[in-house]
This record gives sequence, structure tokens and C-alpha cells, in this order.
Amino acid sequence: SLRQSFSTIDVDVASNGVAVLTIDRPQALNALNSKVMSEIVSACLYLDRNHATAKVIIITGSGDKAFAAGADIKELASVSYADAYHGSMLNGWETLRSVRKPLIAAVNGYALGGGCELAMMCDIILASERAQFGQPEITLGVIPGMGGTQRLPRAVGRSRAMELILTGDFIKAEEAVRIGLASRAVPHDQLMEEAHKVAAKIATHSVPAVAKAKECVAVSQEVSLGEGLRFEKREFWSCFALEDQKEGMAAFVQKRPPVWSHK
Ligand code: CO8
Repeated sequence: SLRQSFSTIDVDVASNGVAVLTIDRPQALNALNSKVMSEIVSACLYLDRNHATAKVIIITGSGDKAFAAGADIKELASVSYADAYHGSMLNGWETLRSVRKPLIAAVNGYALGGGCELAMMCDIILASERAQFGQPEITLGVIPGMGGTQRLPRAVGRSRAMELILTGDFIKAEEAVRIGLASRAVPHDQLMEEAHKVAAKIATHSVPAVAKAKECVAVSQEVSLGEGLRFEKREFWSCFALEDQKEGMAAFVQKRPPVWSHK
């Protein structure tokens, strides 16, 4: 089974299409070593390819303390520049961008360094009231390396991102919501229930329409407004090549719920 093919993460896919991927190294605060990283990427790519099974993927951390407290410092400590440059260490991350299904980060505790960056690779960040976010790499004599210097300013603006990245300070869930890093903070014991609610609702929609909407928003983070609007217009009209567009609009007119073929 899917679950048995991984050792550092747990993967569960429910019949409503909601998959939950749990980083399972609570004793190391779910620190992201090479194995964890490659398993997260493989699991997401696998779930993305299998239309029938998962429609939305929730990523969370096991235990009560951490989503992920960063890359594994014990593993990184001895890496040489030559190894990192020639090796493929952590290169797999970029391929998470190719996942078409929505990724929801359910941040149950510390999301630091690579953990904060993993959350920012997701499409929606839901935070437990116990969550803390930060990019403490500067305190280790390095800088963020999995997208922090690029995604954080896009999420919260340049000044706030600079302050977080240059001080290494942590912020609490409420502050993360206020500055737009997380979409919502919820009581700790309701985090997974809320994440499931959001995921389940997304899973009721047309799979290709959801993928197109996600792709357009992702593109907005990379290109000029003009280019983005042109991309959106093409994707909007391309929806009319889908059976789901015919069904969705017919269902509205006939005052009945749509039955998606996801095609
Ligand atoms: N790596 C390895 N082990 C960790 C990490 C980590 N990031 N974080 C915590 N642990 C371990 C601790 O070493 C400890 O293990 P042990 O029991 O064997 O001593 C255990 O988890 C529990 O941690 P603490 O005792 O420290 O727990 P506290 O409650 O006292 O503190 C903190 C919690 C504040 C979260 C603290 O653990 C901490 O500061 N952790 C490190 C946070 C950090 O600096 N993260 C950034 C790491 S660097 C990074 O992410 C770079 C990513 C870019 C990679 C780019 C590749 C291309």
C-alpha cells in the first residue's frame, strides 16, 4: 500500500478525495532530512498523478509541537559546498511546484526555516493557535534556501519579510494571519477538522477547474499583470472545452446540483 512505501511520512487518502500527508519525526520536531524531503515530494507527485484517488492534499506534522522545525541541521552541518553543488541534495523541492492538486499546510506548531518554506510552497496555510513561523537560518550563519527569500516577500511584503529574515525572529499564528502569511488561525484541537472541511469542500468541485484556478493564482506570483491576465483569459476559455463546464452551467440553469465527470 501507499502507506507502506514511506518510512518518514504517513499518507492517508480518504474516500472523499482528501489526502493527508503527515511528517512523522516528532522526536526531531519533524526536521526535514533528505529522506523526509524526497518522500514528501514522491508522495505528492504520486497523489497528483492518480486522478481517481486524491483531489486535495493536506500536509501536517505529527505530534503537538512542530509542523517542521526546518531542514535537519544535524544532516546539513557537515555538507560541503562541493557535495551540495554537484549532488542533488534538496533539489527535488522544485518539483512540488508541478503538483496540480491543491496543497493545504495545516501548521500544527513550529514552521521554521525549511518548514516555513514548505508551508509557503502550499496553496493555503491554516495555522493552529500554537503555530509559530520564522526563518531562523541567519542565526545559523546561512540564509533561507528553499524559497524563503522569494516567497515570504511575495506573501507579506518586502519590509516585513526583511525583518523576519534578517532578525530570525519567530511570529505567532495570529501575527502570521494579520500579515497574510496564513489564511486563518484556529484552536489547536480543531486544526485538522478545519483543514478537512476546507479540503473536502474543494474536493467537491471540478478537478480540472480547481487545477486551472490554482495554476492561474500560482502564475500571478511570477509574471506581470498583463501576462497574468492573458494567461487567465486563455485558461478561462479553455474551461469551455471541459465536460464540467457544460455540466456546471446546465446544473445552475436547471436548479440542481452538478454531477462532475472531472473531465
Ligand atoms: N534539525 C535537526 N534537529 C532538530 C531541528 C532541526 N531543524 N529542530 C529541532 N531538532 C531536534 C533537537 O536537536 C532536539 O533533538 P535532541 O532531543 O536529540 O537534542 C529535538 O529536536 C527537540 O528540539 P529542542 O530540544 O531544541 O526543542 P525546544 O522546544 O527547546 O526548541 C525550537 C524548539 C525553538 C524549534 C528549536 O528546536 C530550534 O530552534 N530548532 C531549529 C530551528 C531552525 O533553526 N530551523 C532552520 C534550520 S535551517 C533550514 O531550514 C534551511 C532550509 C534550507 C535548505 C536549503 C536546501 C537547498
